[in-house]
Amino acid sequence: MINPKDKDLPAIDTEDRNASEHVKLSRRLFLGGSAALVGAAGVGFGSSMMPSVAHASTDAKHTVGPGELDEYYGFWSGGHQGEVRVLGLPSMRELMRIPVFNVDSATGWGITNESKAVLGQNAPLNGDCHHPHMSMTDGHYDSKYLFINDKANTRVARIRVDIMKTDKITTIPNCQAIHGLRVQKVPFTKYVFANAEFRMPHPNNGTNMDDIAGYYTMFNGLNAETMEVDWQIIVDGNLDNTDADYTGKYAFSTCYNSEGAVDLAGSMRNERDHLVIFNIERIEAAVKAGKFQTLGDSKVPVLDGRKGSELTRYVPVPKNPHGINTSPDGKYAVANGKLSPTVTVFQLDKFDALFADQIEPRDTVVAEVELGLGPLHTAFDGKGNAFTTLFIDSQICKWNIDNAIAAYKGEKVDYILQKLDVHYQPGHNHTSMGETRDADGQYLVSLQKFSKDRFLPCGPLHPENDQLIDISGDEMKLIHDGPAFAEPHDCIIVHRSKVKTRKLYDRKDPTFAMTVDMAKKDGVTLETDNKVIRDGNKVRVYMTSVAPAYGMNEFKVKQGDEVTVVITNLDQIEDVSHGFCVVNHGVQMEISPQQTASVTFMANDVGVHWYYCNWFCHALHMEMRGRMLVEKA
Ligand code: CUK
Ligand code: CUA
Ligand code: CA
Repeated sequence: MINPKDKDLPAIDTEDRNASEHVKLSRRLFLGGSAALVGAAGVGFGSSMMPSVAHASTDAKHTVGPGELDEYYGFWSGGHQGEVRVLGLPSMRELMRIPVFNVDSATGWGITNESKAVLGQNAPLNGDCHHPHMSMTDGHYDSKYLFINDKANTRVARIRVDIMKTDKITTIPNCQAIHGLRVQKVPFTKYVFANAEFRMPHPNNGTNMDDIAGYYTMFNGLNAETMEVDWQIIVDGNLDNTDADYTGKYAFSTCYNSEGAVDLAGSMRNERDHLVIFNIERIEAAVKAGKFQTLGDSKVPVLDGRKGSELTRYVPVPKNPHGINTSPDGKYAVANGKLSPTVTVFQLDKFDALFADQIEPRDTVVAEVELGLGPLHTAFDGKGNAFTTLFIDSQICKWNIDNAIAAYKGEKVDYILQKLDVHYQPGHNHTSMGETRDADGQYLVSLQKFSKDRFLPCGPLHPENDQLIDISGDEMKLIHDGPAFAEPHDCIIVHRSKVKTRKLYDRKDPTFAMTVDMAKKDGVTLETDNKVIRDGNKVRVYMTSVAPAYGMNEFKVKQGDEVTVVITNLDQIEDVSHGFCVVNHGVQMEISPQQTASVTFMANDVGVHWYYCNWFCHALHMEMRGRMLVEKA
C-alpha cells in the first residue's frame, strides 16, 4: 500500500487553501478570460482552465481506517449511468450501487422478472438521474424512500431505503424531461415535486412545431406512497430546479427560459427570468373542486398556473437562474443566478402576504448580492452561512446570510467570508444534513464537472471530481478528491443514525410478491420445493439455494420452451448472496439471503447448458453449478 502522504508531491504548505502563489496568479488570468466568455456565450470555459497543483489538507479526524465505519451516507446521483450510488463519508468510499433506469449485470436489474415489473416490460433502459432526495417527516430524513428523476425518459423512481432497491418507477404524462426534483418536507413527504423542463406543443400530434408561444410545460405533484401523479400545473416559461419550504405550504421552481425560446440566444434575451411559487393548499382545493382539465389519454388533473392564476406567483430573478435552495432554518430560499453573478434571497414567511396580494412579488426578495461568476447551487451549514458554487470561477463562495441581507439594505458589511478553489467547474454542492432541519455544518461536498489534471489520465473521457471539504471550522478546507463516473449532478449527505437497513430479506417482501403468487398458483412452496412445472411450452423451474448448492442439480426442458427459473435463497447469514447465470443465455441475477428472484429466457439451443452461481458465496462457490438439458422438440 502506498501511503498518499509519502507520495512525491511538490512541497507546498497544506494549510494554504489556495496551495501556491502560482495557482493564485493563474486563477486571476483564468478569471479574466472566462469573464469575457460569459458575455459572449453565457457559460464558457474551454481553454481557459489552468492546470493547478492544489492539494488537500490532511487531518486524522477525517481518516476512516480499515474496519472503521463512516459517519455519513452519501446518496449520489449516477447521472446518465441511470443509477444511484451510495458512498460513505468522510472516506468517500463507494459502498453500493442501486440500479434504477439502467441494466445492471451483477444484480440482474433489467434482466429479472421482478425488476422488469418495476421498470415496465418495454421500458427504456437508459436514464439521466440528477436529483436524489430522501423522504422526510417534519423536516427530518425518515429513511423510508429515496426519489430520483430521469430527465432522459421523463420518469421518477422511488428507492426503498431499507433494502436499497428501486421499487416504483412512474412515467410522467404530457411532459418532456423531468429535471428538478424535491420532496415535501413538512408535515411529511406527501408529495414528490417534479419539474418538467422542456416546453412542448399540446397536443403534441405532429402538426404544430412552429406555434412556440403555445408550447408549455408543467410542475408535477406525485404522491410519494402511490407514486401516481396527483396533479400537473401548467406554467409560464420552463422549469429548472425546485425546492420546498418547511411549512408544507409552498414549493418553488426556477425558470431559465421565461423567453419561451427554442434556441440558446433566445433563452438569454431577458435580463430577468423568474422563480415560480406554487401554493399547495390552493392546488389541492382546486383539484378537489374539479377545476381542472385532462390531456389526451391521461387522467391526471391538469391545472393552469400561468401568470394571473391564484395557484402561483412569479418573482422576477436575474438571469437564467439555476439552483433553488431552502435554508435549514426554513427562513430563506436562495436562487442562484448562473448568468448573473448574484444570488437572490427570498424570505419565505412573506409568501403568505404575496398570495394574499398584500405585497408585490419582488417584496419577497430580501437580498440580491454578488458572489462571483456562474452561481449554480447553494448549501447551508445551519449556522447562518451559505456555500454557493461558482461554476465559472471554479470556486465555492462561503457567505453569511444575515450580512448579505444587511448589505443589500445598504449597510457596510462584508457578507463574503471565503472563496475556496475547487477543481474544476462545480455544479451542485451539499452540506451534511444541510437539506433538513438537522444541518450540522460538518462537511461540504462539491461536485465538479471536470477533473482535468487531478487524476491519472484514462483517455479523452475524464471522470468528474467530487471534492470533500471540511466546513466545521471558520475556514473551508479541502480534504479529499473523489473521481466519479458520469455524472453526479447532485447528492445528499445523511447521518448514519438516520438510515435503517435490513440485513436479510423479509420473506413477505413486496419486491417478489408477484413471484410468490405465481408459485402459489403452481402449488409450489418456495422455501422447500425444488420442482419443474410445465404449462404448455412455458416451464417454471423452482429451486432453493443454500451455500454452496442449488436445490436442483439438473433440469430438463424442450427446445422452444420459455423457461422461468425461480430461486429462493434459504441462507440466513448476512452477506451470503448467491447468483444465477446460465452460460450463453444472457441471464444472471442476484439472490440475497431470504430473497426470491426469477428470470425468464428462451431455451432455443438443444444440448447441455451449465448454470452457475456468480456471486462468490462459499469455499465451494465454483462448485455451485448445475446442468440444463434442452431436448429436441
Ligand atoms: S442540475 Cu446538474 S449541476 Cu440537473 Cu441539479 Cu445543477
Ligand atoms: Cu452461491 Cu456462489
Ligand atoms: Ca432566460
